[in-house]
Amino acid sequence: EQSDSEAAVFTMPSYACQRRTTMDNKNPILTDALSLLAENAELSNQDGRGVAFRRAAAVLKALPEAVTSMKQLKGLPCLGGHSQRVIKDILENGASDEVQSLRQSERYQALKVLTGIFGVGAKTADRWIRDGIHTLQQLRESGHTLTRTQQAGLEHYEDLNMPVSKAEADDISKIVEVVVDSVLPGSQVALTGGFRRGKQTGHDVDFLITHPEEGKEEGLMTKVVSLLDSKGFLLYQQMTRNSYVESEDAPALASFHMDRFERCFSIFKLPKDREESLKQLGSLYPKPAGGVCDGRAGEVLHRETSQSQGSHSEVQEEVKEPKSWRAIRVDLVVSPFSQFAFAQLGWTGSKLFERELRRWAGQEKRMSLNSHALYDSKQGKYLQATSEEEIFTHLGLEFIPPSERNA
Ligand code: DCP
Ligand code: MG
Repeated sequence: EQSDSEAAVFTMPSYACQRRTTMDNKNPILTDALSLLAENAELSNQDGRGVAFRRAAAVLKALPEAVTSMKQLKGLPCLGGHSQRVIKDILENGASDEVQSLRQSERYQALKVLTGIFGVGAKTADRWIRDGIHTLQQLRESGHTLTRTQQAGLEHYEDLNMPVSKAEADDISKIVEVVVDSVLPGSQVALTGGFRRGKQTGHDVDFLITHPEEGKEEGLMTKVVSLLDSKGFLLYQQMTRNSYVESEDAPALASFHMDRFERCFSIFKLPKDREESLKQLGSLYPKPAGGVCDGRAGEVLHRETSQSQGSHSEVQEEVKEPKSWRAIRVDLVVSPFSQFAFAQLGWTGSKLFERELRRWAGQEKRMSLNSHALYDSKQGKYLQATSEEEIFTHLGLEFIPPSERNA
C-alpha cells in the first residue's frame, strides 16, 4: 500500500544506550557492509573512523524495518557522508564497490587471518604483513618469536575460529559452576557477554563470578583456575588484575591484596561427550549426599547425562580417534559483591553499547562509569547500586534489558 516515496521516515535518539536493539536486525546487508568498514578501520589503527562506522551500523540495527530509500534516513543520527554513500550504493546497485574490493583485498584478508590468532592484535598483524607474512604457513616458517598466548592461539587456530554454540556455552557453564561451588560454596556464577544478550553463537564464553559475602571472593580466581587446570579442563590460562585497577585507580590497593586476580583469559578443553566432562569432574560431581552446599549445577548435569546415555557408543570411540574435545575461549571475571551490578553491566556488552553508556555518562551527566563503579562529578561522590536497573536510573536512562543491548 505504501509506495516508495511514502515509506516511513525513521527517527531515533542518538546514543545507542537510549535505544532498544534486539538480535532481529532488519538491515543485515547494510550493517555487514558498515561493520566491515569499521573492522578495517580498527585493524588499521584508525579507531575514530572505526567508531563512526560502528555507530552508523548500530543506528541501522535498531530500525524496525528494512531501509528502502535514502529519504527515510533524513532524521537519523550518526550517519556521516561516508556511511551514507555506502548505504546509497547498496540500495541502488545491490552492493558497494568500496566494500567489495576491501573484502577481497590482500591486506584485509591477511589482517583477518593473522588477527584471528588469539593474542595477535592489529599492530602485530600489521608488522608481520610488512614483513611479507600473509598466511599462517608463512608465519610458522618465518621463525618469528611468538608469545605464549600466540603459540596457544596458533596451535588451536581452527577450533578458536569456529563459532561457539549456545549448547557449548551451557556445557561450560555447568563445569564452571561445579568447580566454583566446590572451591567456595555459595558463590554465584553468571553468564555475561553475547550469550547473556541472547546470541546463539559467540567467539568466546564470558563469566562473572562473585560471592554475597563481600571479601570472600578474594583469592577465588587462583583457586578456581588451578582446580579447573588440575581436572584437565584448561589448555591455556592467563590471570590478570583488571587493567583499570592496576593502571589508573588503585595500584597500591591491588598490590596490597596480593591475590587480587580479577580476570582470566583461558582456552578451555571441552570434551565433546558430556559423560567425559562428568568423569573429569570426578569427586566434585555428584555432590556428596547431604552436603552443605546446594547441588543445583550438579542436578542439571545429572539430568542431561541420563538423556545422552542412549546415544553413547563405546564402539565408535575405538574406530580411529577423532579429536574427542574442542578448544574454546573462556573469559572469567571475579567481582566483589558490592561491584557486581557494575561488572554485570560492564561485561554484558555489546562493545558499542558499553562505549555509548560511558559517553552518555560523561557528556550528558558529568559522570564516570566503568565496570567497578559510577562516579558523579557534580555531587563529588560514588553512586552505589545493587542492580543494573539502579545504574540506568542513576544515569537518567530507561532500563534496557540485555536482549536489547545488541547495538
Ligand atoms: N568488553 C568491553 N571492552 C573490552 C572487552 C570487553 O567493553 N575491551 C565487554 C563488552 C563485551 C563483553 O565485555 O560485550 C564481552 O566481550 P566479548 O569480546 O566477548 O564480546 P561479546 O561477548 O559481546 O561478543 P562475542 O560473541 O564475539 O564473544
Ligand atoms: Mg563474548
